Amino acid sequence: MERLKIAIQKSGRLTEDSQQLFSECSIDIQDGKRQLLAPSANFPIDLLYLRDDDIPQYIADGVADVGILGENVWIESQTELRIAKRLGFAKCRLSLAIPRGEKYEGIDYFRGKRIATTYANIVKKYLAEKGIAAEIHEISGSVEIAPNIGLADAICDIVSTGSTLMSNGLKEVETVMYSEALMLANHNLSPEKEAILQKLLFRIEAVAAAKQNKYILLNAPNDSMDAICNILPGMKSPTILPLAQSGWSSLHSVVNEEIFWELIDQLKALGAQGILVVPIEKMIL
Ligand code: PRT
Ligand code: ZN
Repeated sequence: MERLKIAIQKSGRLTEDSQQLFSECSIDIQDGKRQLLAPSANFPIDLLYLRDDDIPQYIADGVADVGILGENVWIESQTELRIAKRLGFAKCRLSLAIPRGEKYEGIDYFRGKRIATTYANIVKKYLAEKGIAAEIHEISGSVEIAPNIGLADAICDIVSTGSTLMSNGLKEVETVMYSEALMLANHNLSPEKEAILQKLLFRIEAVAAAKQNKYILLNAPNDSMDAICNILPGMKSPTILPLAQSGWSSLHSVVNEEIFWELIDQLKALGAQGILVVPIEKMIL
């Protein structure tokens, strides 16, 4: 039986969330950080621990079938892969930044400037589309210090909170792209491997749906039940069970996390009592 090889970052910002994704899907992975290939005993996948920069090529070459990495690293790699799933973690942006004291009036600022970055392909394409000719200096680390040591006039780097730019006397002036962790796949998986990938994606979606929803239980007078059902957008219609106390029932439903606080007030106003809100572990729609 075939197994799906999934490349994840060996040690870095993506590692913990990537591993958590599998554990939330009840997929056990032997702690394989010291070995290259870590098999799962209860799901037909093997994890490959790699540097994130190496992951796109490994998938393109078919050494790995699937991989988890930042969108920025994938786009920079210029490899032909397909997005199996946007994972929503490691969100950040790739931005152009200049010394804080400089006056900035628009993208023309960068004409003829020296820009230090690890993302040379992305920056070149971005500036070319805007019709700006600049000198791109590709450097591999500590990009944010380049203007201070006279190596460049500006930088293009990953920004999350902005504090790295701030502490290096720089200001963000253009966002080149937004990025998040992606699950990427080779275009030509065997039908058997594709089936494993779809099974994995099904589990990931069930976990994501569960995170967005809460299971709600409450007691209310029978006369309020219609009004309560009207404001509760449950999965289908809510479950209503009679209580031992006559004239009262218990209602069970599923509510979206975002609107749940707003609903609680309305529910109380309709006479609901003993409201319980319970996290859901998996949700299959
Ligand atoms: O060793 P390996 O090559 O595998 O890892 P790496 O050092 O290349 O990558 P790593 O682990 O630092 O980041 C992996 C991915 O996380 C990146 O490719 C992004 O997609 C994503 N990510 C999310 C970030 C950040 N947030 C982030 N803040 N990657 C880097 N940073 C750095 C940034 O380079 C800058 O130095 O954090 C600093 C900016 O952060 P703020 O909060 O000060 O703005
Ligand atoms: Zn890297």
